[in-house]
Amino acid sequence: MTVDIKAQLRAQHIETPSWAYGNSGTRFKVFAQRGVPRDPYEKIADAAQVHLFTGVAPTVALHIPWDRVDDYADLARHARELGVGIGAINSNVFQDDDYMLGSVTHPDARVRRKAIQHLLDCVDIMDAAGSDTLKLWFSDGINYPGQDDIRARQDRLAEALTEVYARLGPSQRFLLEYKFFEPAFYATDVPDWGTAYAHCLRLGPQAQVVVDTGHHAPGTNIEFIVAFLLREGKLGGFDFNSRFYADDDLMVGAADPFQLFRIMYEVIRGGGYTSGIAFMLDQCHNIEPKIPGQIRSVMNVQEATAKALLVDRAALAAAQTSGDVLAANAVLMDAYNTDVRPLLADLRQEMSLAPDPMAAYAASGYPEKIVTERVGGTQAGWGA
Ligand code: LRH
Ligand code: MN
Repeated sequence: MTVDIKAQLRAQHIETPSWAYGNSGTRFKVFAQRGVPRDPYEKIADAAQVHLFTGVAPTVALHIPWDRVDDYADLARHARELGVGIGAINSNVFQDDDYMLGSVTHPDARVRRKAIQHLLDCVDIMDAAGSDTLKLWFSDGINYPGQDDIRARQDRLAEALTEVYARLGPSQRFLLEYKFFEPAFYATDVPDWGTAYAHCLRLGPQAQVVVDTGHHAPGTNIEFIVAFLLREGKLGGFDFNSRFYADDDLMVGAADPFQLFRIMYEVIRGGGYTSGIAFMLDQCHNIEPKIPGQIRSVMNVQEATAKALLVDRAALAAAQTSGDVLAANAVLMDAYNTDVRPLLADLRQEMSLAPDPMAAYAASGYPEKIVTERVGGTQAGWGA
């Protein structure tokens, strides 16, 4: 059992987001940190550190235009030399002045055209960088009843998604992300899993849904959504983070490690652990150091996964079949309450890694190196 679990954990693939290494904050303040990257090359160098110390974070998601470069093939070469790869390409149709009333759903066809062209440009970048995944999140929505026609906006959205879908290469896919509010405060055009699922179902197999764990109304049973989408073959990936209130983008597992365990259990139970689902982090380290924040987040996913892999499936099935409610719940809780940190420390040593990635990174000299070297220039952030 342990050998098999270790083999599955060794094969884990968590994708870190380039924007987590840059400065980030809230509308109140962005606190700049020393040593923050100034360009996508430095962001990828930081992401490579996370893989170096965890062994399970081999790709980096990019965000366009935050990660715009002249030569994406060269950026991919740079990543390869550092032992990582380019993962999902994230479009951005939420920061341009033209998108105040929407991007692909905007009443003005000129603005819709501009937004669609950006999405098509992102597919070109996928081709150049060797990425097979486009992640689409639309901030599109309205703030007041009557501001625009909800049905017409869905027609416009469907038209745009159809054009982007047609542009995808045979081995490429796009992941449609939903979010129940913000920045729109009355109606969001892709607010929930059902809307994303319906659009993806209509388009075809290369369109799947991404579940951002911070994008649900309080009290939503996210693992139910995961189980359902997996069953439909429409779960394309996760944007992992955690929250106490809204889209807080805190470290995954920090606010609710039990929820993360329940989600990973449904992934494993549904055969999604090794089926090409993208396990991406989508976080902002507003006040904590960025690279250690990513390392800790990867470790939180590893711990939740290890616990979920420890679930005694046979005992669980027997208790569920016999209607033994308490026994069934106990099987899951036994796994959840298992301290998997020794198992993971052993695994890291078997992978020729330090048992404690946080301590190893802190002692590596890299934190001091980037503070010393990265002087001048413009620190990366949520601006282009
Ligand atoms: C929107 C979102 C989306 C990204 C952005 C960085 O809230 O989750 O996935 O584009 O954060
Ligand atoms: Mn997200």
